[in-house]
Amino acid sequence: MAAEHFTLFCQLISWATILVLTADVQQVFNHQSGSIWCTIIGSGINDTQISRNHAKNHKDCHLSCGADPACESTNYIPSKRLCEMNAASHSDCPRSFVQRNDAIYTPKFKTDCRHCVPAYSNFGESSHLEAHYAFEGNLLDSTSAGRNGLASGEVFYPRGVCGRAASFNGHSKIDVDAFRQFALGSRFSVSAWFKRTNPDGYQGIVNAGYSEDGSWEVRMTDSAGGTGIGGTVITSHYEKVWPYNVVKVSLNDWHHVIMTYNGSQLLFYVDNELQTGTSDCCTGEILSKDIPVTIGQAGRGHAMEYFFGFIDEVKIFTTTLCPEEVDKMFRFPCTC
Ligand SMILES: [Ca+2]
Repeated sequence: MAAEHFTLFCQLISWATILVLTADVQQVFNHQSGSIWCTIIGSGINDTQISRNHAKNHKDCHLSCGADPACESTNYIPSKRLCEMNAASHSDCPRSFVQRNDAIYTPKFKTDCRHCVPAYSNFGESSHLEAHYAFEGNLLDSTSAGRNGLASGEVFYPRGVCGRAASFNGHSKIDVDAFRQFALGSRFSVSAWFKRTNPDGYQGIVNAGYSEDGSWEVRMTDSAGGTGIGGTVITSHYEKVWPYNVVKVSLNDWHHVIMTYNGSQLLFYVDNELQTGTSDCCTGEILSKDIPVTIGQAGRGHAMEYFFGFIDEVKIFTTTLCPEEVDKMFRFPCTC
C-alpha cells in the first residue's frame, strides 16, 4: 500500500472510531515510516492533561506529543480541533481510566508493561483488577465483580487522597467475605493509600489473614514511633515471616504502598520507592484460605491491631505490577 494511501486509511480509521465509540478495543496500524500515529486504543482519557493546543488533525496532535518529553499520549477532539497531551497512557494503567468518547486517543509509543521488566511478562490488556474500594461514601467495590465490604464499628468518609477515604478509629474495620477461599494464584498485587494518626502498636492496613495464618498482608509496626510498615505473601514455599519491614513512613501524612508478586519475587514499594527486603522469600502460588480480606485491622488470626487513621483507594489485582505502573498509580491516584 502506498504511503499516502496508508495515511488516508489510518485517518479514516480514526474518524470511524469516533462514530463507533468503542472502548478498549485495540486497533493497531503501523505507519509505513515507522511512526505509530494511527495506533488507536479505545477512546480518550481524562485527568492527566498537561496541555491543550490547537491542531488541525489527529496526526499533528500525535507528532506534537512526540516533541514533548512529558507527553505520553494524546486526546484529539475533532469537533474542536483540540489536542490534549496527557502525562499517562492506557498502557501505563489501562484498568481504571475514565474514558471519554469525544476524542481519539493515541499513545506516544507502542509499548506496554510487557517490555519494562522481564520478570513481569504476564501483564496484558485485561484488567486483573479484582476489587477497588474508593470509599466514596460507601464500601462498594467499583469493579463489576461487586466484592463489597462490610463494616464493623464506625467507618466515616472524610476527604482522602482521591475524593473521600475511609476513616478508622482503632475499633473499626472492613471485611470482604467475597475473598474467602479466593484463588489468587502466583500473580498478585495490592495497592493502598493510608494515613496513620496514632503511633501505638501494630496496625493492620489491608490483608487476607494474619502473618503465616493468612494469605497476604500489609501491616504497620510499632517500631520507630509507629512509622514502620511491612508486608508478606504466604505460599507453599514460604520461608520468611516478614520479608519486608520498612521504617520510613511519617505519621499524619498520606503514603502509598504497593506489594506485588510474580510467583518468584515479592516487591514492596512505599511512596513509589522500591524497598530493600527479602524479595526471594516466596515462590509458587499464594495459599487460598477461608478468610476474608480485611481493611483497617490485622487479619483473622489476631484479635487486635486495629488501624487509627485513614485508608483510601484500595486495589487488589491478580497480576504483577511493573515499576511504570507503580509510578503512575503513585502520581495519578485518581486515575490509575
Ligand atoms: Ca477515594
